[in-house]
Amino acid sequence: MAAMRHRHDGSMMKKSQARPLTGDDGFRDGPLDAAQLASFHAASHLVVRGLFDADEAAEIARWADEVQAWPELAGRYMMYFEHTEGGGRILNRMENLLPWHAGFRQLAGGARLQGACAQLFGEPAVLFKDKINFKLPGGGGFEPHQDAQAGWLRYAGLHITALVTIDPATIANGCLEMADGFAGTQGLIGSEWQPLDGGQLAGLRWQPIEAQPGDVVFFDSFIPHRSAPNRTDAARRVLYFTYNRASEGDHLARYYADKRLSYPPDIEREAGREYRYRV
Ligand SMILES: O=C(O)CCC(=O)C(=O)O
Repeated sequence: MAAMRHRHDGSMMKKSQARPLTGDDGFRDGPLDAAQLASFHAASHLVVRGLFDADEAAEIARWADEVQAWPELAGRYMMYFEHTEGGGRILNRMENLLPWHAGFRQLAGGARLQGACAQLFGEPAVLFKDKINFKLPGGGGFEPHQDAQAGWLRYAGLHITALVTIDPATIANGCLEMADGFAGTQGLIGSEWQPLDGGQLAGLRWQPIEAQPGDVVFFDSFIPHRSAPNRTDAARRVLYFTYNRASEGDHLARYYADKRLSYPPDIEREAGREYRYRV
């Protein structure tokens, strides 16, 4: 009889040949080798192709389909919408999914992501935030910024994000673009809450990172990055799990409590108050 395993929703699915998405994922410490660690430290980012195989990537995409169909509810996962040039209201982003989705929760705690970030920090890592950027057809891009500019330094000095590609990410649909040549500079080059401008970015080249489902990009909270709008007719969904050093504390609950006050999801907003996305 084929081996079966429980899906997050309690149903059963045929076990693929893939390593499990949960637990230690079969890696004792983490998936990265010495060359990959050196590459990350030299470039502030690292692309790992096929960290999740096709079956695993398909399961992650199914989870994204599920949460995308969830209703807007106050006090739960956080859904943010945007308006397209044509005037449509489309899902931009969901955050704080893990209390509500066992699959994503186990994925975030597995060796391939949390373990890899621990390898990159050189010490245990703790989850700081989780997010899916949907970038649906017509969805907007992101101005150049360092993630640390979004007030993250009041929680920890350094964060590392694991970007898991859900849908193919291409130049046409607004894949992430990293600042080449920024290596090892762990400091702000701009002001908090303001996108970087030309002068601050002088000398950097933008490197588009096209990626396939299952590819993972690790990057630190100081490397400038940006992305273009999605001008295609298919979604470009990307999952982001961000970690900090465990020795700097577990800030996830406080981060989301603060964010619900300063930049609440659409369903929790006060009528008449203006809310503006900054970085
Ligand atoms: O998903 C993207 O295209 C870029 C996202 C990004 O830079 C961010 O959410 O800070």
